[in-house]
Amino acid sequence: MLARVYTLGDEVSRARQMGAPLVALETTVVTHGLPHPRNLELAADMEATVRAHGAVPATIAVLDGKIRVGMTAEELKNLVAARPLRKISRRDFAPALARGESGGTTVAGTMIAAHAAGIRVFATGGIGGVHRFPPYDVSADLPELAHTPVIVVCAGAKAILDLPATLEMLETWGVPVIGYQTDDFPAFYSRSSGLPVSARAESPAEVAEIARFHWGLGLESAILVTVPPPQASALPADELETAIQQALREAEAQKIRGQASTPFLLARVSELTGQASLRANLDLLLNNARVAAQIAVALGGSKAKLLV
Ligand code: PSU
Ligand code: MN
Repeated sequence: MLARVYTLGDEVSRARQMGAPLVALETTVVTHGLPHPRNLELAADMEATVRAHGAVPATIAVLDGKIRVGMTAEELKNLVAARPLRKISRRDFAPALARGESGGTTVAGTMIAAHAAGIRVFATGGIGGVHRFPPYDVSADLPELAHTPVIVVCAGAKAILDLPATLEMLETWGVPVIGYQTDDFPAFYSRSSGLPVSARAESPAEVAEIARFHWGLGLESAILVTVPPPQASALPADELETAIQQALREAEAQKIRGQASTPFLLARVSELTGQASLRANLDLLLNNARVAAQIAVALGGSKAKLLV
């Protein structure tokens, strides 16, 4: 069954055979998070960054009813052109596979596929979390982090969310939140949310050591590594908050809900900040790809259990 639904790219296959360090990359950011053609450029740039730091990229998506782990540039082009183009989280795999459809995998979706393929490190921009206002909306990323043992490298949770509530849920579910060279939980576009992380690590080696202990104890959650966005393009939190509040008001007035909510809010914040938030988003994605590759190298080549 698994062999029928998963397709591994050649480079990923070879890396698995050799036990080389791998870094998973998500594709909801490509299909729903960024404007065309920056989305495809970004996907290529993230892969190049992972390679430049000694690891092999495994970009993950669902294309024509198959879960792809490792994609060619051609496949990525076909992905963004596919219609319908789904956003694929845990609940969305089976319907998409059954119908032969395509979509970008969210943080939750990418974690599932990465873990099945024995990949232990994953780079993204910002995780989903608890949304700020009613109606009730909590991202499937949070329960996935509770149950799937992958190191997720991010710049915190997206700033449009209720960050204190998101951190509380991560605590409830026992997910270590490791500040990378910081004591503060970053706020995606901003370097600090003013909220504390649960532990701090100074280096890729230290993150790898924490992961070995966590999983060695038999704990099965993810480890969230939060990296502040690069200084050069990070935005002051207060400046950003005005744009976020306006985007949230517009979403409410237009009754934008469910899966459409996060893509709408990110796009509106980008417009309202004159693309400054888009620049920050692109920079932090590349920065996270770098840190993830360094962690994958530090974690070493010992092969994880392979389900695929
Ligand atoms: N990070 C970005 N842009 C994005 C996302 C993350 O820089 O678009 C995506 C991730 O794939 C994440 C998803 O899993 O947004 C969260 O969506 P929701 O809030 O509907 O769960
Ligand atoms: Mn949601």
